[in-house]
Amino acid sequence: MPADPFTPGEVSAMDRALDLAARGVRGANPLVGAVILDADGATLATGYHRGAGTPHAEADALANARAAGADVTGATMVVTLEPCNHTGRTGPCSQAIINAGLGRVVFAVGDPNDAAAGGAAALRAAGIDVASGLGAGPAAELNARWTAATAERRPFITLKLASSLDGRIAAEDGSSQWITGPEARRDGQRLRARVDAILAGTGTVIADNPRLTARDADGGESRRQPLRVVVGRRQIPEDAAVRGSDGRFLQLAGHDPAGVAADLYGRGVRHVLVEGGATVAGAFLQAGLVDELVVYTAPLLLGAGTGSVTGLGVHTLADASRWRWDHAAGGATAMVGDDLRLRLEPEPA
Ligand code: AOF
Ligand code: ZN
Repeated sequence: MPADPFTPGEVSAMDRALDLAARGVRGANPLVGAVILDADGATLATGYHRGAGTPHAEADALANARAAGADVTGATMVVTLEPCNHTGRTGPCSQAIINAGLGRVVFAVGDPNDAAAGGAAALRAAGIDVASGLGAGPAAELNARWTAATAERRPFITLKLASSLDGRIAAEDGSSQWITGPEARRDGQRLRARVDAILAGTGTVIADNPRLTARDADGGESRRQPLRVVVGRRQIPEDAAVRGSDGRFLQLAGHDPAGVAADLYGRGVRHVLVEGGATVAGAFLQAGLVDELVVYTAPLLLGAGTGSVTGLGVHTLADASRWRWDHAAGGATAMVGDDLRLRLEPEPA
């Protein structure tokens, strides 16, 4: 029998790295965790990736080791994703690992992002011992939707819904402001701040005249603004708030979600927040393009009025669009003021 390629210390470190990874925020980047072990298998440092634009898990772990004054020469890094080999929003982790003098890297799964892949080969070329496959099942599971979006070369898509207990986004007379409370609405602003584009249909823009901007805790507009995207053919008013004055506005005629996603990917958008209305939500859901569902449920009943999703094409229970709780990123359920926030991801097909 061949010797087990992984030490018991590496096996438990991978479990720990997977737990750490789940602390990150889903979106344009994968969830990644890392643990650095000394020659005896003791933990020197840990790290994880908090979300797009922040240090990668490997860099975070190396920084934590440095801060703790740990000597990582010859140490082993156990990480849930192949270290990247590119300069994106941050520098290449492969080079950081080589520079730090590590002796061995154990990673779970390869990087499906062509632009970043190649870390394993670069590490080997530098004389570092590299092994992969440990924790591959759970690591692949953790980033299943991100991996699919990356492979399809389309943005990761979050759909936000905010409704009454009986799933309505407006009362019978059309009134809708406000169903959820101020804390939930502010939480939604924070969601906007971490995406590349915010998308709504012409119906919502005409009915509600939303700004679709990311705002800070004090209500002021954040410095970095996502692209504001309106889909549909209807003409929106010349003075619609969504147009803004910063040129970060785009109207795409046509509701075909796959076409919209491809168009936005081509413009560099990697994470889209779909905010409604019900027709747009239904179209993206039916196309199977929603990677994350964030639902704010308010403690009130309307009994009539507009449902949060239309046109799903479900006629019988067996055809229901099924979701499972997403325990990463702050938990599957949370009270936000008087409202309940739910996070879900699609059931695997
Ligand atoms: C992460 N976190 O811990 C690792 C990643 O735009 P960047 O520079 O953040 O690069 C993102 C890519 O880097 C990502 O798509 C993936 O291929 C690779 N590795 N990414 O966000 C991490 N290790
Ligand atoms: Zn990296």
